[in-house]
Amino acid sequence: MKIIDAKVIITCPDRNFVTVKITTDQGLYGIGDATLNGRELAVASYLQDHLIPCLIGRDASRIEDIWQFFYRGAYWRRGPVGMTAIAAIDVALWDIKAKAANMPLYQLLGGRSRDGIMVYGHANGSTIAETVAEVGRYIEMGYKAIRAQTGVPGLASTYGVSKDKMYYEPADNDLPSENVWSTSKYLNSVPELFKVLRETYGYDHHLLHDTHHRLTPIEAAQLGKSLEPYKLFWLEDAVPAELQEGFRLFRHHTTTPIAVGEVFASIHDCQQLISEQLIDYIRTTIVHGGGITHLRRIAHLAELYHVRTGFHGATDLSPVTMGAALHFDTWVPNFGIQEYMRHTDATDEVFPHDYHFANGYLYAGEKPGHGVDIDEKLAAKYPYKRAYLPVNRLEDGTMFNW
Ligand code: CS2
Ligand code: MG
Repeated sequence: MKIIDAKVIITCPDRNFVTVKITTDQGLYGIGDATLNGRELAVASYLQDHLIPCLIGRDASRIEDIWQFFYRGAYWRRGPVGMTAIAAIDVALWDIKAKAANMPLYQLLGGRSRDGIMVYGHANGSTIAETVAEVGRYIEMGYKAIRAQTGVPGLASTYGVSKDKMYYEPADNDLPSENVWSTSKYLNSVPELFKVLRETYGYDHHLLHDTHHRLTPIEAAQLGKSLEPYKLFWLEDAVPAELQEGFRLFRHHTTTPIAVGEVFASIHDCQQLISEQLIDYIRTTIVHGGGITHLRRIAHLAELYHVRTGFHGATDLSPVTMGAALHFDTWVPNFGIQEYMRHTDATDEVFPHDYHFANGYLYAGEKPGHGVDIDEKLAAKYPYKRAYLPVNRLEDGTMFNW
């Protein structure tokens, strides 16, 4: 089965998405997500100018060999741009292989390990009272797991608190907007949020929180300890993870479960975190972690060390990633949870899909492949619109992590 065409489709229905579409000489095609929020055109060029010329004429069934060719053949390896480009091709080839076998992708991976995929939604508010009410709304919608993020008194903005209640799009400007951050103000306010949430709703629902890379290990230890009475499902991205051994200090001081990895691009970013059991959930997902072929390696390593998957699933990952992730989640033995930030109606129209939400779970469809398509005509109606993620400064102006 020969690859005769491969193209990059850039579209912006409410936000930018980059998609790869690979077509074979047998008339089958597959698509993969290549979206890297704030750096979309870098991945589009990596694909268009460097990978696609080497793809035409290859055998589409040789997924592993193509992955190895693009990974080892690049010489410069492991960065988020290159791994996102490789991931998009990988997912498109798995989509083709499943279509050729006339089976849903999860069957090709090893069959069902579960029916529904437990997801978590994002409740947020500018005050604790508003956030508590939002969590109640998600409970009414049937969610078993809810991430809660609230405004920090004294700060004009903070991560995860959006103007729109249902959708959260952090890439908010043609050039990076500047936010101001205070760790002490944040640490003083978060425990109160979860105290009120548990007093209001009890312990029947999983609660999660994302610190978004803003603490040192000892500050994360302090926060983890202060949250222990409220039994979080996980505390996410508490510490930037370039220094994997830095998690030893954090891990040593608290039993609050730890999740990290949405910004990782390969197994090498998390190998120590997993093998030293410094984390409980690995968040690295298919679109930024080298595709299904590489994520299987990460999931198998994690399984050896009691670490479960907790795929990133924000709005800036397209429905193609959600579709592929749900098939992976349906198979993977050490599944933990799947993030589910809803896409807008305009996005869902550009990317028709057969997965659906019911009572706190997402369900992958039964169509051959990953079950997501792209309406190219509609996609063409939404031209690329440059948008950057914000940056963060401390109150004294020091550049910090967003
Ligand atoms: C966040 C993301 O969903 C999450 O856990 O960390 O919203 C993240 O900020 C965006 O994906 C960045 O583009
Ligand atoms: Mg996050």
